[in-house]
Amino acid sequence: MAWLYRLLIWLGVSSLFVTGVASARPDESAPPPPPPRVHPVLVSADMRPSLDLSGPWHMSIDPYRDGVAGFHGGDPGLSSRRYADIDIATTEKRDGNALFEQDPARSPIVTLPSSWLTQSPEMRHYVGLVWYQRHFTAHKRPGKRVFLRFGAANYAAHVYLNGKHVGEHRGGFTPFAFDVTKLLHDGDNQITVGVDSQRTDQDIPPPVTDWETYGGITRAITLIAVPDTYIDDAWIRLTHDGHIRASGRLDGPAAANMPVRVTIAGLGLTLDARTDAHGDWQAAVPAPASLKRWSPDSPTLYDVAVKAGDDTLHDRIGFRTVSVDGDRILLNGKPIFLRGISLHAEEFGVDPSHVITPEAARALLEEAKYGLHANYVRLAHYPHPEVMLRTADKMGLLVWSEIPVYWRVDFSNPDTLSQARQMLAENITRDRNRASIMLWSVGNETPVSPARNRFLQTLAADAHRLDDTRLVSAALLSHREKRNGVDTVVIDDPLIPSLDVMAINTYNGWYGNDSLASLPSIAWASKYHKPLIFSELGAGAKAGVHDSTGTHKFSEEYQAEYYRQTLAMAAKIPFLRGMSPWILKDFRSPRRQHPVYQQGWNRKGLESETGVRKEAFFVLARQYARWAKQPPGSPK
Ligand code: GCB
Repeated sequence: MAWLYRLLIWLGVSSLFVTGVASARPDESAPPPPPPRVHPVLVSADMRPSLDLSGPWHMSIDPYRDGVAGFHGGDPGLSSRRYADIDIATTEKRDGNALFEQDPARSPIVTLPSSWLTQSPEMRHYVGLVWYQRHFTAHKRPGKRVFLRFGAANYAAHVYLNGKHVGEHRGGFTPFAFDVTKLLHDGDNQITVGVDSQRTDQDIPPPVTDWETYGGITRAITLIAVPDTYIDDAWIRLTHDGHIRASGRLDGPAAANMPVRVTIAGLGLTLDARTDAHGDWQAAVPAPASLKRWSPDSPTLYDVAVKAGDDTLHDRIGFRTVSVDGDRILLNGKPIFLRGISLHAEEFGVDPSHVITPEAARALLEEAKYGLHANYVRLAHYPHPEVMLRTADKMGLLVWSEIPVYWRVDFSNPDTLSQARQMLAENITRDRNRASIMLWSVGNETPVSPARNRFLQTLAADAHRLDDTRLVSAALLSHREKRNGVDTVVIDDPLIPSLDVMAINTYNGWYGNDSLASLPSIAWASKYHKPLIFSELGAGAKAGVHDSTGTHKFSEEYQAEYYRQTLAMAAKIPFLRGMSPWILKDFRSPRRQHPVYQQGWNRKGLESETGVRKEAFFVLARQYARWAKQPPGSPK
């Protein structure tokens, strides 16, 4: 789709897509609907003590979804219920007449979290339903509530505990949790999860993307016990008026009118609050002069403790402000140029499984920070696991975070909008305490139409309302025209008034017919006085393929030259405030099947999938080293 759109742009017919937009602007006087409420949030869940259910699980495929419904509809027959709390082997022994057509307890064992694509060669391209099952021991404790939490399951999850339905979740990249206090047994428990990776045209993202979407349970599964009344949400941040503000919500029978205390020991600060009738609380104090603001050069984090009743929550939080001033981006009040790189949540290696351990996160982010001299990463194209954000917080990398509103979304479908809003709310409530995140992005390369504009405007409004301390952006499309005889890329997406930062993915010189030498003479224009980021730019190369003439695509030389010329173009754009070239390393993409160069990988990485640096890596690293000393646009 993206290539088709780019081709049309190049042919000069992009106006087809834009026709009628101006007259179709939504009614701006109508108040935007409030964002959906996420419940439970279980904020900072990764910092709470928990029972980790990672490890061996049984796995049973169910391509015809027999375990979800009978062949005439309705409930599945007893012989097909993967989640039933029955010892099938014993039942069969006892009763020769018993009929079962599955038995997870005797099915193959795999290790979770990980995507099933790498669990056996037959599963490489499996899209559909898979059941996972295991047993674990838990002890019931009076006065405690127990949540079963999933870091993410891609795409839809059906969860059962001890044969009983617990809940469902749609959306492959955000966390969800269920209160299982009543269903939990004291002693042995059986958990079964059906994960369905089949997405429809109404889902986010829709079925066609340019990355491997990795079906399965790819993030931690934990059992978290909290007091009956517990701190469900706590957001502690530095606001633009120079205060440290804390707000959140208690959940449980004693949530109303309860004192809450936030302590930041390193600053000698205590914030006291009392909840209202709903359990909501807030407090603020002027930031002390001793506060060391978080930045990429000095990523200071403070221990923060939140206490309410019997519950105490710990976190490590950095404090900084991000804002825009005209077409500049400010970090802690000072202009910053974002030297970035894009990343998928895909670990280095010959057969990645979309499992980001702390070591895998470090390996990726260290290449960005210390290899490329980056101060910023675009975590594409969906919310990355918490460990990526924690690592960015610690290492000092600013982050663009996004939800997968990508390409051909069903923008006029209210259910699709609800899913996207839910995802955005889950992402923001999970991550609002991460100093590294500076930008929420609500869409990637979505063709302009009245329905799309309304959809993304709603998401942008949600992002602003859920978090008034960060910037909102989207990777937009642009079009080409001649202005005074000069080839000009015009940025005039009608979504821009709803955004703080404009972002464009540019591939001139890779897609389309521009010669590399012509790139620096392309001009960029926008009637909007806002900062611009190149959210992508890139060209493919297979590591080790060389062409001394530099004229052939997929050679390292072509990619390197593409970078030289595109950087020369970028340096001339006065309102360009950063970039996140596409992409740090080659990543799996089922739509890339050139047998010589791609073999199922998108080759736009500056490194191969195993981390071999290509020539273009060094071109960008050298430029970033220069920009680190002398950012573009700064006084000489
Ligand atoms: C894009 C997409 C990204 C693709 C990339 C490409 O614009 O946002 O997901 O992988 O182009 O390689 O074409």
